[in-house]
Amino acid sequence: MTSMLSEDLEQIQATAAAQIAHASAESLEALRVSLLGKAGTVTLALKTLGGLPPEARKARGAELNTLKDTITEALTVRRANLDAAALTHRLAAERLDVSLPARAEMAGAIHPISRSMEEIAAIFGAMGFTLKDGPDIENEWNNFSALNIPAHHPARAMMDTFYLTGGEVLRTHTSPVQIRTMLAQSPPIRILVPGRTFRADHDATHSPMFHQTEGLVIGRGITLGHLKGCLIDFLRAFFANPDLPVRFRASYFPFTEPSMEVDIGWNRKTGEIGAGGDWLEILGSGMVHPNVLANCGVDPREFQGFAFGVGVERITMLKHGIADLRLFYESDVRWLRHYGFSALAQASLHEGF
Ligand code: 2NM
Repeated sequence: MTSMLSEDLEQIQATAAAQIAHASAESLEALRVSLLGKAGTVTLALKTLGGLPPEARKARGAELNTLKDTITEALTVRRANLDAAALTHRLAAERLDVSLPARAEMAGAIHPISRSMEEIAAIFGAMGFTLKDGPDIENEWNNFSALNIPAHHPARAMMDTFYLTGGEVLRTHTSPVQIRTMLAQSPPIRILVPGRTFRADHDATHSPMFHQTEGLVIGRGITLGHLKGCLIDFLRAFFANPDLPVRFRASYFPFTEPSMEVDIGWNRKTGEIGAGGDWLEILGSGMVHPNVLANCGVDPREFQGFAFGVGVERITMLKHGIADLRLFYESDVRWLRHYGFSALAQASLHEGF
């Protein structure tokens, strides 16, 4: 391409080639303007064409076009090389070592409600329970009828339950997941069900959305003794006190018979858990009612089982001295930094809670 140029153009091209080859990313555009811009060397040379006789004009015009193309190509190549070098440099300079440990000051925190549910899962997991979940929106049969809760029961009233326009409800407990599980699989069943639950209730000690963890064990020859052993072990592990006093007190739920409230020992005056002569109600439990088993296709003459339910907010407040339920839902990062847990230290039973 270059061999056909006249001497003056050869000179322009040689100079341009040298300048382009050494141009920096910043100076390359100015160089392009000085060569090919309105007042550029090549442009000015093209403007002299009009003064030439036709034959000379044609030859000179072809040469100038060749020169222009050559310079344009050289500029393009230099720009590409500079871009590639810049990218290589950035890739090296900004390299991330993904194996580095996270920086603690940038870590978020696990919400105390989540932490409690993880601890509960770890404790029951060690006893062989499997985690289950289900939808927040349920049908009335799963949430009430299957659980032996009669049509006129106050739990079904509008002031207790959120009804949706299609007749569904926001589940008032996680028990519908136990119903679904019994319908879907046959015994033995040993499941733990943590999740969100909803009641049309809002004051200093009640939130319309709260958390429960329920459990269900179904098998041959399951007794109240299994229930007691399980729940005593759970409470002593959760409150990190191997001598925690635990009391079972007769109660009533439609879905269990017999039913028992479970209390732990505490000191009403000091708030200390595990000491003092007072009792604090912590969870509900019982042997699954034969009607509930039958509703779910489980033969109550062949299988028995126990179930329990614990309110996560309440035991979390007790364990960590959190005074106000509403703080759980305010998403105040200062509060979360104080009460939250490290995401890098998983709840693990062997370390103790
Ligand atoms: C509680 C207390 C007692 C319970 C019963 C069932 C089911 F599905 F088996 F019938 N699930 N959960 C139960 C029993 C829940 O919460 C305070």
